[in-house]
Amino acid sequence: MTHQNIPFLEKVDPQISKAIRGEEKREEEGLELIPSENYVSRAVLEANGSVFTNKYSEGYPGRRYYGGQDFTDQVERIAIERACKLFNCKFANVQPLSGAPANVAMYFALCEPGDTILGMDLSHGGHLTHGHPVTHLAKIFNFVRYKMKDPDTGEIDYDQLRETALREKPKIILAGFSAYSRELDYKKFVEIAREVGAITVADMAHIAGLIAGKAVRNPFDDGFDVITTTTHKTLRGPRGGMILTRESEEIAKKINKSVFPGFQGGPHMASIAAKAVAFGEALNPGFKKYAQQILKNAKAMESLFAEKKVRMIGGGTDNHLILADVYGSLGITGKEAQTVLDEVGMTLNMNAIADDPRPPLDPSGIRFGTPAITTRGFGEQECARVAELMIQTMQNKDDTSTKKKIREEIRELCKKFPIPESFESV
Ligand code: DSN
Repeated sequence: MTHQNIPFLEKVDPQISKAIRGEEKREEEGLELIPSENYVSRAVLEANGSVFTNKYSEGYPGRRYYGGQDFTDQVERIAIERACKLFNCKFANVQPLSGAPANVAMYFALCEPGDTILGMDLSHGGHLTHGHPVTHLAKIFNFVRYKMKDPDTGEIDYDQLRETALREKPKIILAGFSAYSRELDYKKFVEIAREVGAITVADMAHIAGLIAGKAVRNPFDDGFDVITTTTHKTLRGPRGGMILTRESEEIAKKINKSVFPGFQGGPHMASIAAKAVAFGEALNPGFKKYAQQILKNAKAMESLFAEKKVRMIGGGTDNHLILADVYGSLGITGKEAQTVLDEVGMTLNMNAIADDPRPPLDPSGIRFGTPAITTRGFGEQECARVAELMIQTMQNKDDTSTKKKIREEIRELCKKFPIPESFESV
């Protein structure tokens, strides 16, 4: 990757431009294994840094509250049209600022304060915004939870989910996760929701790119009503969010009203322009290959972890991520692992495992994934080697010379697979 051209910034603000150069080097010379991160194309970066950042455009295309909307309307319409094509749905709201705001707007669109929402337990792979007690949301809505039946297989306890749904009568049944590695049985969710009259929502932030690339099932194909997502993970767009509605105009209208004026002010139009560019890239045939390769690469890492007898929550992976119990298997805590792996140029995050005996700030697990290294061009062979290097690093956390050798090997791998600047054009 060549350096981003930032001549004005270099002149006006050396402190910030220096930090940007530092981040460029960090990204270029290290392996990004955080499963929610990726590298965007230069085209996405340019749209995200465009003059649209100057514009206020409250409202929706053709119905704005301020003048001068010819071009904002164009980009928002294009983003909506591409999103609907990509995910096979009728309506898209591309204004949510990120995943958490998308979920907040969705809850307020579909529920009244006090209503019940059934979602995946955080400790079993769910997300904070699915109703963890530390969130403001938990003070407003009544969140109830489902879990895995067995953390070693990852299967959701659909009987418990159904019993809870029958007893609690949720308004929403929420499928989706941020640290869960198995495919969900969307049809079962829909069946249960129909029994109790709930709306089905999938928070597919992590797997949006895999769905767009048809590497995993699209919840809409199994009858889900609504999807919320971020746009910057596997989907490889700018930081942002989006809410999709399969076919109900009534739901889509409620969602639009909830995003604006219910919750947000002016949309970030530069980000919406960048979303449109990313969706265009995802509509290209090459994106399917990338999505499939993410899965193959994750499987290659899974095999190596299985061979080395490192326990994986869910027993392995069907998607882009692996959650490994490194404390149970290697005697290193998640925090120690994160720190030592960072030292040798492999960035990932510590993560609680199901029913973790350790505290959240120093849990038993690490979470890692293959989207960013797949974007870099890694195949199964490189991914298996990365998995091996990860385990070697954790096993030799205090051995300086081993760590030095590993750091060197990572640097060489990075040189061989530079971060690409573009994918196929729209
Ligand atoms: N922070 C995101 C992740 O890493 O999964 C979700 O919010």
